[in-house]
Amino acid sequence: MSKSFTAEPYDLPFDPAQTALIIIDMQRDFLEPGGFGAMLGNDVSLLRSAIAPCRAVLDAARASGLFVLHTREGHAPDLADCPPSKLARGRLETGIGDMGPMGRILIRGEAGHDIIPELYPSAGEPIIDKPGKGAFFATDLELKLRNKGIRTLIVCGVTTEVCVNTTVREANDRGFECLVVSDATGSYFPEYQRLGLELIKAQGGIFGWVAPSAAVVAALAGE
Ligand code: TIU
Repeated sequence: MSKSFTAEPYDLPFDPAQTALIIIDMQRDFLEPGGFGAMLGNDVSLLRSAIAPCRAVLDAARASGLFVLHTREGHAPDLADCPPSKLARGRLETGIGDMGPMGRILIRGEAGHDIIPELYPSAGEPIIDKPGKGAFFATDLELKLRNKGIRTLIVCGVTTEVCVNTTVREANDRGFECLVVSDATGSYFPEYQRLGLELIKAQGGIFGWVAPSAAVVAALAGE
């Protein structure tokens, strides 16, 4: 029996055995006060609406036996994997590698770099540590997906116009079909949230598909 997601710009057929859920950067550094998102001058509370829909999709994916992966943006403690251009960007008073209330900002092993407790990975779910915005750049994500025979990606996380969009574009060019879960993504800017989703599904799904979490959960449950 073939399944499909009710989505825009049109329904997306999928095979659960070839479908993975990837949750992008739901880290304390982006979602809690005192982290990288806040240091960039953003109101982090705007992202928190994505948590419950992410959780619903995560629960449904786990119940359906989907391959689940999580990503974190961050750098090694010696910053050897952080381009000087990224370190300098924004002329921040407190930036990447500096000490903040949740430890050194965007540094692996620090409290702020880790995934929020509400969406913490289960044993066996890979965590992709990425130095860039896209989850494919300088990681083994593509290898892990190909080894499992994955063709379709359900994409949740933050932020819609930055790491979610970059990852979806990288995935699309590699031949993966991406379904972005609208309410399980978030932006510090409401206008970019709307446009970030429009950019995915415009021109007949130029980068992928968009659907709300309720539609994704229903399709996974076979409704
Ligand atoms: N600043 C911003 O909107 N996002 C990032 O820097 N990283 C992610 O999107 N994860």
